Amino acid sequence: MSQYVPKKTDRFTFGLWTVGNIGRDPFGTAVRSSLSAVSIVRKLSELGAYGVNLHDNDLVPIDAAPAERDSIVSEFKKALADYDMKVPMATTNLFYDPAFKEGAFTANDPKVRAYAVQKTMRAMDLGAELGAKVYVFWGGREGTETDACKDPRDGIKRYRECLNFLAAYDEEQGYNYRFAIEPKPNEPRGDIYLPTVGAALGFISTLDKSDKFGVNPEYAHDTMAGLNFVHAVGQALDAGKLFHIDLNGQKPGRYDQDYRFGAEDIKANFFLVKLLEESGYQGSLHFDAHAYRTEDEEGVWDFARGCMRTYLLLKEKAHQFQQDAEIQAILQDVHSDAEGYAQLLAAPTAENRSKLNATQFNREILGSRGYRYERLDQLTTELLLGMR
Ligand code: GLT
Ligand code: MN
Ligand code: MN
Repeated sequence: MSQYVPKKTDRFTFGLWTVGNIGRDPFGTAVRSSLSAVSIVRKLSELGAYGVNLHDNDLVPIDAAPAERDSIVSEFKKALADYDMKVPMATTNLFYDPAFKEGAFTANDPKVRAYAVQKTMRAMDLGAELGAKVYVFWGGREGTETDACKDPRDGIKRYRECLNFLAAYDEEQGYNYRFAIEPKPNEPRGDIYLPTVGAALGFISTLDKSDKFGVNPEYAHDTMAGLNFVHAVGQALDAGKLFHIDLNGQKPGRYDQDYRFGAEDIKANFFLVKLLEESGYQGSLHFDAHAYRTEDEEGVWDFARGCMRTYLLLKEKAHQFQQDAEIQAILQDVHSDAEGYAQLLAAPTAENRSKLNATQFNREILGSRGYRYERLDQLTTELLLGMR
């Protein structure tokens, strides 16, 4: 049905590194050949994506001479214009090169940290040239295998210094990026600093220009640790800090699988889409995922189509959930504030404090109530299974 065909206004984006993934893993080599950045832009545009995001080295090789860099970038810009594609987000590859094996912004060697900051300044220049407005920091190498090597307070302090440095550079250049920190608990490092959305939010409040910083949560990163991603995104939204989001599929307790969006735990994905849609989130809907290693190029495009179509299907289901009278009746009942306590708690005035102090509660009545959540969850399941 045409309502599930992606349009530019849906704000779907993919990384060059996602559809461009050639299927290497720690146990096996590439299984498909790499696609050029220009062909990725063309195909994603045909499929209805809004844009494509990149690391500096997804586009420009780390050892490219300036002239080579310029010709690659101008060819890429032409493709963006030809196929009406945007680059809403850019980032730096601070994890692939052996120089970063001990960390980038948190490395013990100050020269490595300085190189990481310089590489990021240049990648910010590139992103700005391509029109990016969001700049992501995923600290994949910012961690340890053994804490004998550094005091975690030093790791965090260095991270802060580097981000403060880069925020000053942003201001000087007039780029006006929104910086988004992407938390992850582990992989590729044994343990990564800023493992959760909450940790990142706490850290942001210690930065010089904290208003410029938000988060880029990824479904797989919380889910692999057994955490509830919907709650993490809710907290980021509440803080006004959801600057970007990485959508994908993941089983708990595994390595970072980065499956197609919706490939796992359709109910969790439904609650996520419902939350994003109801919150009025206006940022990119970015798929940070890749096709199964079994796939050839056709499978890669099946994967990309699948991510977008599942999002749109779940968006429609979220709409149905809001329209479902039986579901809404249960919700209305459990939220009802007939006696005005919600209002009372929202205003901590002297009058309300003494009113509350004087109130007699009947614990037995409160404790004997049934909430009908079994029914609510079954109705949700049936809705998702197409039975409502
Ligand atoms: C890498 C990682 C992702 C990050 C990307 C941005 S790179 O694929 O697994 O989670 O979002 O650096
Ligand atoms: Mn991931
Ligand atoms: Mn990611």
